[in-house]
Amino acid sequence: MERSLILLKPDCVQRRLCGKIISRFEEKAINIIGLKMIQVTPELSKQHYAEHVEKPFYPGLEEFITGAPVVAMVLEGLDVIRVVREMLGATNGLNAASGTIRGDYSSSRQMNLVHASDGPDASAREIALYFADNEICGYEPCLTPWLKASDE
Ligand code: FUP
Repeated sequence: MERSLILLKPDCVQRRLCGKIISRFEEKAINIIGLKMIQVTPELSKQHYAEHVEKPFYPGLEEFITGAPVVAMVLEGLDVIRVVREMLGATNGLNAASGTIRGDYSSSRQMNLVHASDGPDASAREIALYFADNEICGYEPCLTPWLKASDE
C-alpha cells in the first residue's frame, strides 16, 4: 500500500468542485484516510513548493495557493501515487487529456485544481507537512473483497 498527499486547491474550493473530485477518488476505490480544510500560509507554501521558490512563477503561485482555503487529503491504495497522477492528467489543464480531472475541469496551468505527490519521497515529505500522525485514520474497507482479488 502506498500513500499520496492531495490538495484540492483554492480554485477547486471556490468553484465548488470538491465533491465531484472527491467522488472520483472514492469511485476508483481509493481509500481516503485523512481529510481537512486548511488555509495555506506563505510559510507553508514555501515549504511545499521548495523546489520552485526561486522560479519566476513562484510569487504568483504563492498568491494563488494562499488565496482561499484548500482541502488536504491523504489517499491510500495500490500504486496510488501513479494512479492519482494519471487521474489528474497533465499539469496544464489545456494539455490534459479529456477524461482526466484537469482535462475535464481546468483550462489553466496555474489553476489546475488538484495537487498530488509525484513520488514516494515527495509523498512522505508532503504528508508530514500537512498532517500530524493522529490525523491519519487508516482502516480496512469492508468492500475490499469486492474491489480486488486476494493476491492483488
Ligand atoms: P505538478 O507536479 O503537476 O504539480 O506540477 P509542477 O511541480 O511542475 O508545478 C507545481 C505547480 O506550479 C503546478 F500546480 C502549476 C504551477 N506552475 C505555474 O503556476 N507556472 C509555471 O510556469 C509552472 C508551474
